[in-house]
Amino acid sequence: MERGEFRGSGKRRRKCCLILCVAVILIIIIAVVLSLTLRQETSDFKTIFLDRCKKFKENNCENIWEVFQKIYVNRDPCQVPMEAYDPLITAAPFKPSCNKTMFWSKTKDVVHSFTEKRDCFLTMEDTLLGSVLDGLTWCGKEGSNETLTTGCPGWTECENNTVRSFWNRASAEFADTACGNVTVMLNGSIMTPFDSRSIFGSIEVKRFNSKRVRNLNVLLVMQKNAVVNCTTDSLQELQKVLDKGIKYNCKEVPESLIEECSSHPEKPCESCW
Ligand code: N1C
Repeated sequence: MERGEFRGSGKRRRKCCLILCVAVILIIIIAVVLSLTLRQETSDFKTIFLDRCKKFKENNCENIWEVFQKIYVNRDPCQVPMEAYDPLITAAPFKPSCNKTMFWSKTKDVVHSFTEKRDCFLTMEDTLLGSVLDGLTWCGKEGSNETLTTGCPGWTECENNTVRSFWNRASAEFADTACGNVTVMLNGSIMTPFDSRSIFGSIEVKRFNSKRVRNLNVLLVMQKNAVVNCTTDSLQELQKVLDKGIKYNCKEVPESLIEECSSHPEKPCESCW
């Protein structure tokens, strides 16, 4: 081999070594950053969970967190059926609430802007579990003990996803605790205010039982662009699936009336609409 050629191949080898070292260092940096962000995601989520939980003073929040995260960590996020949340319901049970329970479907903002200011109704978000998990996304993955808050599968990817199964299970329980007069706010600006695929339509309504629930009062929220009224087919469907012993009634309520009542706490709720 010529001396020049020998020197050339040595240089090439050194260059290869350098590239390899840089690649290894890069991979290590990426792995460290990833594991730190995952740990950060878990700790941020846990902080929100515990802070919200502690507002409900009588509960053992650390224990509830332990029970909760065991349900989905190290598990395929598409394989979490609603029954998986049974231990969580046992750890933080719903208290029965007669004549005050308020359900909703596609009216979340209207309902909560009302219940935030007036305490005549109780929604799921006023219960410990509903309030702690409202608006959050969480899931686990096989082979890891972290809680992920991004990239979790939704309804379009799989039915038994971590978040949907929680709301299904919690809503079933919440509906079981309802008794006496029950109210639901539905949306008059969509063609199917009662949607049999929604959680209200597929789970909650089916759990109402005439032994406990006397009346179902539908408040159909009417905005300027309302497209249906109380006579719509969709609400006829609701009456068909409702347990026969439960009295049904429906009232069209302008959204402005709900807002007015929110800002007049001195007005008794019974005369709001
Ligand atoms: O599918 P929906 O409404 O009919 O569910 C609403 C119904 C309410 O009566 C609640 O008691 O079910 C209960 N509920 C919640 O409290 C809740 N908070 C947040 C159901 N879902 C809840 N979420 C999220 O909103 C959750 O991610 C779920 O999939 C949506 C459902 O909203 P929707 O379609 O308007």
